[in-house]
Amino acid sequence: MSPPAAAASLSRTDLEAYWMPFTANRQYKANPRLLGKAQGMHYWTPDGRQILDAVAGLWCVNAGHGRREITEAVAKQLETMDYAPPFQMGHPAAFELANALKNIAPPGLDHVFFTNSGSESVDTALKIALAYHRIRGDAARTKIISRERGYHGVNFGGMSVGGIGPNRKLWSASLIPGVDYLPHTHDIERNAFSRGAPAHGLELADDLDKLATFHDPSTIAAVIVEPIAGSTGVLIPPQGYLKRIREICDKHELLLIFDEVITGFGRTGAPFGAQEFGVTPDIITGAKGLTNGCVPMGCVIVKKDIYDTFMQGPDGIEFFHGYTYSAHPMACAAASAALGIYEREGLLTRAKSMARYWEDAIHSLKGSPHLIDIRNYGLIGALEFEPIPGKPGARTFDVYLKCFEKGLLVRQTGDILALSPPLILERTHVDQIFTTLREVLRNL
Ligand code: PXG
Repeated sequence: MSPPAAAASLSRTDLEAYWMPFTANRQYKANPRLLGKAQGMHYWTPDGRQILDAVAGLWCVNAGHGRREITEAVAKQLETMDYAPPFQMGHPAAFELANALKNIAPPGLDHVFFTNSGSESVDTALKIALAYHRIRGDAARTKIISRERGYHGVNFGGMSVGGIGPNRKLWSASLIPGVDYLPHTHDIERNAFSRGAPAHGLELADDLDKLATFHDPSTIAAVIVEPIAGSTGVLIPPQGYLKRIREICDKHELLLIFDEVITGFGRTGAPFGAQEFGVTPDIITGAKGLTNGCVPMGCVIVKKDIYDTFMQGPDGIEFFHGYTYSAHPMACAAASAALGIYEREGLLTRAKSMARYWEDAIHSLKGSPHLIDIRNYGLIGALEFEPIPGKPGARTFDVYLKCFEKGLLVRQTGDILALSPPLILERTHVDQIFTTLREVLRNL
């Protein structure tokens, strides 16, 4: 396949210096795909081809691209004050944003720490959980339980609790100690083509009880899971699973961390997955949709009890942690503007009203060649394909490229295609997404 015309202005040499993240650099640079412009539900390539964005950039542009309110808020903030040191100093937008987040978080989660990414949010949450027990004099609680196939970013803490092999393999000797893993919940044999939360697999939550007993629950600090595992290819929790996890955490006094970097900010049909699944964790990590993807920013929202525990020591800095860009004024402005849009346009719950149409549309692909599972929840969808023997991921990469040629951006991970459109999408966009996919899949 020849490179798109616009990429011709960038020679192979021009492409070399940029070491691209989570990208097959050599393959990409031999056949680059460039995006040049974005508005609403669409991207445009530099040569003017319109691409429907079925993944909200990377699960983050929840209110659609190019939102003027955010642009204006960011520009105004930069003109007013470009930067403010976050340590021993504050600025109004940071406090306002923390209050706005508290208002959409589940009841009881009412203090917010700011970071610059999901990875930093996760590492911050793990540090909070470990320190919390130490401060309470429960210093033996040092272990963390996470889950196979979990994705919690790429920093050392998040990588250590992550359950995706290639993301850890080269650093296996340097991971943080004391982590153990629940089994993942993917069960195609019993749950293939489930609509919404699958019926089978609740008992997998009981492995937490087994692991707790195995390790001695009094040595475990926290459990971290994604309410819906996203990056690994969309694994929806079995019915009742998250509630059971919460019960077992309560039984053994383990902090429960929901990593809501993907499920936060309306993706499931509620502000957070916590509310959607009716389970209140002790800590929520967020990023992505927090600023509508415009400016890097993450957040860690904790229960009052956790914050208060830190506030009990002698006067002075209570938590030796923070980033130069924590609560960056520009990020706060972007996030407040994004939350304003979400609120005014009802986007934090819009996925619920679109979910049925989305579900029917994605399940209409059943019967396509090589398709072994379809799953969906809120405005999330996934298609899983039978791998080509000896070539994992090759089939879906081909689908990904063909979709891009036909003006549709999807996300490929292994033999799974993930979909997570901006929450502003209309039925016509849903129709276009699945018409394009149907055409591509028919000719596989
Ligand atoms: N936690 C979760 C649950 C995530 O999905 C992170 C943490 C890390 O966030 P940052 O901002 O540090 O990237 C994520 C990120 C994919 C994909 O293909 C998803 C993510 C990252 C890369 C690829 O679905 N999510």
